[in-house]
Amino acid sequence: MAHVALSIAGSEATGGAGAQTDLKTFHQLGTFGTVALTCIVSFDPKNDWNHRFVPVDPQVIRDQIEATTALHDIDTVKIGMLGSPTTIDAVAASLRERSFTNVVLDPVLICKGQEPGAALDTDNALKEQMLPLATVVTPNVFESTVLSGLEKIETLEDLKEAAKRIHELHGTVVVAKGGAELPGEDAVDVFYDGEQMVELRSPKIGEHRVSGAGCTVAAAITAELAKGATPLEAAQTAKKVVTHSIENRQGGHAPFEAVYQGGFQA
Ligand code: PXL
Repeated sequence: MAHVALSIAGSEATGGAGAQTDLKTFHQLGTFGTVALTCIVSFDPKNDWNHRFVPVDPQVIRDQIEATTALHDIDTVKIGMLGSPTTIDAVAASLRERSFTNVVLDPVLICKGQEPGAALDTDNALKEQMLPLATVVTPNVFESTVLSGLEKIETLEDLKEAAKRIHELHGTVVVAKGGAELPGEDAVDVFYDGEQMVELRSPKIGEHRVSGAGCTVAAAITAELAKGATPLEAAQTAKKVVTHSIENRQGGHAPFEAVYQGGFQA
């Protein structure tokens, strides 16, 4: 029987991010994927592809987590977009009622199209309620800045310092995603677990960020942990998966492209 992984995440209808990306990544890595949906995002093609956001009723989120965890043995869960303090309360309460071995938190702070100020209460709820439940956290450069309290992250050394601080503050394994954002030939992420600081490198592909890359990294880590990998092994495989998924990206009628995990072979 396949190992089961649960994604608690939002739907991004066009298939480029969120729960859709998580399921594809889980499947490509040979895990049985399940989802508890937290919100529904519909890009608006009439308004510069901005996000239209609808939260799922908190009780319905809790019901989905109840159903998946009652039917399956699940010890590994990924948390993606939550989007509101009410949703964070509901998910945190459901997580506290159960004991998961691995809780991979992708700390989606703000999405494109959201005003940073408008999301402040959500960011605070995420820090206060979700981080203490996480065993692995996968911030991008912006999220690493916010979570570490550093003023700015402009170099690989800054990113390593941020990873250390996040670990010291929150006790989690940290996979900080520099991706294509830091200067240099390579897209570099860093793994830090309090003992080992490991650079995860691959040559940069193109100039533009690709939608769903962050979700893919966290989902691949989740799938590998569900199969019994160590956090470092999981992060190393995730780097390979995201690199493949960016090479294999899918275009359409929007000015951005999205990752595609199809065809990845471990
Ligand atoms: O990539 C972050 C993200 C996560 N989850 C959902 C999203 C997005 C960005 O668009 O829509 C549902």
